[in-house]
Amino acid sequence: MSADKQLDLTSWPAPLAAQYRALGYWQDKTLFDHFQHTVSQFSGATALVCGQRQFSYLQVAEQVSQLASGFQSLGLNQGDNVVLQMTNVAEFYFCYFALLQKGIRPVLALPAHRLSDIAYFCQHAQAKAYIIDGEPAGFDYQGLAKQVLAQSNTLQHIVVRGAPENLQDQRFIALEDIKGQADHSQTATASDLAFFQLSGGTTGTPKLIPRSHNDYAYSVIGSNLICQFDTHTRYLCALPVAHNFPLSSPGALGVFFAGGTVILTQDPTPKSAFKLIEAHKVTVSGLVPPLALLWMEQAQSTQYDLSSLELIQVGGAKFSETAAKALPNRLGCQLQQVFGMAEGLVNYTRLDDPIEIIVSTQGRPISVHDQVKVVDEDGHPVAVGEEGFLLTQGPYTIRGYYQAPEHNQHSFDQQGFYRTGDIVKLTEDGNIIVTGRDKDQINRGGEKIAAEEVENQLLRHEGVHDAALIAIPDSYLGERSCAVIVKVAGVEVNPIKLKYFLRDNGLADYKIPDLIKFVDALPKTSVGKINKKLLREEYARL
Ligand code: OOB
Repeated sequence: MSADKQLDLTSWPAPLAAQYRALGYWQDKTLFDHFQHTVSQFSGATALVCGQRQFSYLQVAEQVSQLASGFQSLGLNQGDNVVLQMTNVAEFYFCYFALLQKGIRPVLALPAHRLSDIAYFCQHAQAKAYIIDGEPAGFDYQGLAKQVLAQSNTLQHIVVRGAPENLQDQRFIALEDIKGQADHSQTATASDLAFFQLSGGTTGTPKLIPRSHNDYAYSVIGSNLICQFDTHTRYLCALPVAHNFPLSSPGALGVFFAGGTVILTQDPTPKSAFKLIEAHKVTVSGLVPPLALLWMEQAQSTQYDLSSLELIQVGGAKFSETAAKALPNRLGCQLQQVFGMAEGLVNYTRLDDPIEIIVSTQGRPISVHDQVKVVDEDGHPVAVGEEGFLLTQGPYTIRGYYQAPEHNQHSFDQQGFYRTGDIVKLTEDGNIIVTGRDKDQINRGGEKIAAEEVENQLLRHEGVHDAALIAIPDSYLGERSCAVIVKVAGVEVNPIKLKYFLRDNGLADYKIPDLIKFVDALPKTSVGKINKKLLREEYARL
């Protein structure tokens, strides 16, 4: 079955699609159309600041149009998939819009992804190209690309920002060298799949999240209205550019739709972020809780002027009420909590909400047409104020993962509602409070780890008989990961060897267990599954 046929199977039912169009949510414009609209209105305004480089909207548009023809000259066409893995550099957006313009669909990998993730994305998406940043000092993405190539039978090009090292291999090509004559023609249409976000995952393999132009554009426009992004917005993008939060909540796309300025940083820590806030009069940024805590700590003693800050958004993981109460004073600006997911639904506390709501809830959905169900184990709605499992459907929440029919059976209910795996309570006024999680995932300061993926990798080691990855509380990250392991008798294993083993097998650093503990046996439930609840209780005080 073709990839597009698959999308049909997982797209919105016709009556809902008709409703979203009638409401004006789906405008049948591509993300590239929205960007072009801003270019036509504010061509001279500064769109992007990346280190010493600044780009006006017109200059970004020029870069995009040259890359659009470049990607086509590589033989990439509408409906092809590629993997895009960039650090926080301007070229991420140039590539993103150029690919979108031509209907070429990027899988938005994060800089922290490693061989095991990237090889899987390439294989699952049948990617024809892998676009990387060849320049960062911290990690050798070109070396990674060589390993990925060796495992892939679809990749034809490695497109490198900066200078390709591997000149003998013609598949490596510089991004700069593919640029052609400006090409403004568009081959994408708004109902098409635009690109892939990645799921935090709960299973052995990560899931690809197909986002269409119509649904994503709506989420950005809706977010802009709520967060009041406009031409004056100066957004510091401190989280990885490709993540849904800094990309679309309202993030950089919100800024680009509104005519404001995105300031990029590779280093989100106060030392460099505060300098940029002062230099560029940053008005807003989005942070995960550990970063927000760090900023709050350092703001006390900084010499930099942070007075331009109007709003700090915090999301990706639960922000404690104590920290939430302290943030406005510490950073001298307003707080907004954001509870979102790459699959769709994004909730915000509103700028004019009473402070009690802002500090004690994770907000409410973008749209009144986001339907949320909070249900018990049997799928029956629970009363307001009671804990339950959160399910949702709406104008920008996916109806299925890409080419994952079996997984989709569990992840969506009969009516097509997405099972978020989050445990929440609803307040009388419709705000959501996240109280827990039903999915087998560790949320390490906003970075999501699928327990099963790490367990499977551990089980490949000859000395590991059984393994369970659990979350343990951490005052800074919220959660850390702990692997509880039963050894194979007579085989020498220790935590350091196991960590090296995982890294050598291409597991991303953030997925490597923070702690490894050995036990004689893992506790089991009555049906023979590992009793993780018990393990979490036992290890909670480590
Ligand atoms: C965002 O997206 P993902 O896909 O990395 O992670 C989604 C999951 C949610 O299902 C929830 O478990 C958790 O991350 N989460 C939160 C939260 N925000 C996300 N848990 C508690 N409190 C919060 N405020 O993380 C994401 C996407 C768009 C905007 C913001 C965050």
